[in-house]
Amino acid sequence: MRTTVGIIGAGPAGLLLARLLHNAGIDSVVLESRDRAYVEQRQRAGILEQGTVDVLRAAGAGGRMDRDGLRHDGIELRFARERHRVDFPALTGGRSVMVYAQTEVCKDLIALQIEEGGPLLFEAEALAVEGVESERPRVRFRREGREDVLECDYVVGCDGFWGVARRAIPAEHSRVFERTYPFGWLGILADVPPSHDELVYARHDRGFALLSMRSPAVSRLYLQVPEGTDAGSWADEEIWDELERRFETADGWSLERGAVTSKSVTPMRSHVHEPMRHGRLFLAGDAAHIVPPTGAKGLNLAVGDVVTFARALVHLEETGSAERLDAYSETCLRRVWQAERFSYDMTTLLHRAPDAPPFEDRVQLARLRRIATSRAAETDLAEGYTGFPLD
Ligand code: RFL
Ligand code: PHB
Repeated sequence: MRTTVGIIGAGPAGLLLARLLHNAGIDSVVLESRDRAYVEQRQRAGILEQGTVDVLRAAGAGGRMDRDGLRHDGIELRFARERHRVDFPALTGGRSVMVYAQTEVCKDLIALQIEEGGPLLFEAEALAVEGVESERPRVRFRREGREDVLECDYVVGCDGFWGVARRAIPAEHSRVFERTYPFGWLGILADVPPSHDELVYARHDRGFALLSMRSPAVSRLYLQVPEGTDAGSWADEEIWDELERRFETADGWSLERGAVTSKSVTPMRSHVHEPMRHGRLFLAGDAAHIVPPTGAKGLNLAVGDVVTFARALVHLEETGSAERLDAYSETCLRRVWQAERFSYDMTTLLHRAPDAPPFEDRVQLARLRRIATSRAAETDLAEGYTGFPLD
């Protein structure tokens, strides 16, 4: 098998890249280790930045998002039983975000790819990327019990944090920057209308809590839990009780309960692999970097990477200049590090580390009060949340 761009992974990064290349008349093959149903149902992100929304629309993948997505013009910060709303358009010159689940983005892109695009092979597991320093890199993969080879001009590793692409970059050319956090998120989906019409990020002495949503009828909620917590160790009613405590306000706000339909724990980590390119192998999305979910940046970063790659390849085809492709890693990393910083700030602003000295509690509250009372501090948060521009 042979193609121009071999794409490993059919998460948001790989699927959107295939679509962007298709629209530019460049052929690709996508290899995905899991089956279609698994990829379409994996519960993850819920917030699309303005820039991501614009990219999906321009790619012809925004129809259902524009119909079913919920535009949000702000978030609420909750601390010390007080509430503070951050108004995005007022602080950023009109920017907002869209609540539209990653599962739906993937469904839309898969349907388009199958209808109009190149091959998208499910249950095709990449085993290794070879020859990345040559002009003809290859992906060895296994499908239906047989091994095969995909020969490419370029390989893009969109295979997430646990993928194989990154391993093809020799250790002496790699540098990893990493931080783990001593807590995770217990996330639930519940059949109940969200108790607030915008997301609520709550800082509490017992730990962080987040109220989000998937639709006007489905709530998505998260609780900070100790690292290594088993989701099954929390009964549904215990989860609701704890959410209620952490969201409590002085003005009597109340949380509606409903049937819990899914429950899982996500670890929290910051991770950056530099560089994001070696020879003809390019890394995009979670394959290159992870952020803790507090800033809602992961999917949006993945989108930024593949847009940068697609534009650079189109530039090469149109002008013969590899300048943009050569600058891929540097261009992406500038934006990645801004998102890493923002996600780290949001995480340390709102979570309570198990061994945090009381001094840190006071500093957290002072940081939150600063955001609530200084337009400059609030603007910084609103700009970070609604997204950093693509170069
Ligand atoms: P993905 O989505 O992990 O997709 C990688 C794909 O590669 C496949 N794969 C392979 N295929 C072939 N051969 C192999 N050897 C392979 N190895 C792996 C996998 O099966 C998979 O299909 O990476 P991608 O495309 O880079 O997308 C990244 C996003 O999924 C991720 O950053 C976000 O979900 C992070 N995230 C959030 N991001 C946001 O922008 N906004 C949010 O609100 C947000 N909330 C979240 C999140 C992530 C969470 N979890 C579970 C980590 C909330 C949570 C709880
Ligand atoms: C979600 O809805 O899953 C979500 C929203 C905001 C975040 C993280 C996750 O910061």
